Amino acid sequence: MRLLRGIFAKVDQLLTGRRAVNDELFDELEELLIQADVSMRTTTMLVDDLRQEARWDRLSEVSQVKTRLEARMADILDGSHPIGLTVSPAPPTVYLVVGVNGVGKTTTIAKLAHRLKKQGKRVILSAADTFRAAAIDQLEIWAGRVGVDIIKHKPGADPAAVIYDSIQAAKSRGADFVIADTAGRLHTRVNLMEELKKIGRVVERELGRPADEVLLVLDATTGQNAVSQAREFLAAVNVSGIVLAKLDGTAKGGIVVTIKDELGVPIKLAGLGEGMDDLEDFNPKEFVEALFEPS
Ligand SMILES: Nc1nc2c(ncn2[C@@H]2O[C@H](COP(=O)(O)OP(=O)(O)O)[C@@H](O)[C@H]2O)c(=O)[nH]1
Ligand SMILES: [Mg+2]
Repeated sequence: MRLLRGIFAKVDQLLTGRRAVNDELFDELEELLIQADVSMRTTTMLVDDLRQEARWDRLSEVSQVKTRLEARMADILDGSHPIGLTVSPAPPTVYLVVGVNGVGKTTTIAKLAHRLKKQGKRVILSAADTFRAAAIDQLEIWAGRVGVDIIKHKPGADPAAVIYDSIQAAKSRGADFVIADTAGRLHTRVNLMEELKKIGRVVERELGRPADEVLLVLDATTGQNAVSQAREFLAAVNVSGIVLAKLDGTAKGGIVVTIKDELGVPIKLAGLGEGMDDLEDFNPKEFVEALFEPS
């Protein structure tokens, strides 16, 4: 995984030389983790555990502390969730993509469609962000670039009706996947959440099961803000996984640990740039390894 290690390079430095394992070291570690976007709560838990382990196991080398920190972080991230997205044995597989404006929803959808198309799958994009005309246009441009179909209605149309048509089209055209863009206006939050619930009901009625994934896209560069945003969505929608977009734009990889520890929802995909190929399945083990890779 291509990562800006940023602050974690400093953690690495701190835990690589010949320093003594003492209170001062743990204080510095605590400070660095917070700078790296690990939340206060998660940092305190991590460092308190490490302090205790260091005392009980009489750790004398900082490298031993580093190994324990890596293992702890890997533990938090690994909830033994399977890597990758759920694919239904009964097509079409339906993914709903939610999140506030600007986080990277539409780009993520384009990347995902591109990846599936390369695997030989038939994909239909569903322009269910009908709130802004520009959102429909943007998705259409991406559909053209990627070379997949799109189902759209006029701006202002009922998003649930767009989803309904998309699923019907997928069934009649034998498409494997429907990926739906949804509106992300937080200021009319109640309406948005009602809209998402209605979409959920239509999917369930037409498929005989809920959407195969409800993916919440978060912008990794917004730090703790992303966590508060996520809480609002989680309170209203059954989110199955998180897409962490713009992970290339932050040197504070700690947000990844915080999201998992504070929200308990698995991160399934990582956005690593603006191009079509800049999407990776999130692999917790590889992520932690990349964060602590010797430079
Ligand atoms: N660097 C970077 N930029 C991204 C990534 N994903 C999206 N963007 C950019 O973020 C901006 C908003 O993306 P968009 O998909 O329109 O967000 P939406 O409003 O949630 O649909 C665009 O300029 C994208 O190019 C990513 O993984 N890395
Ligand atoms: Mg969009």
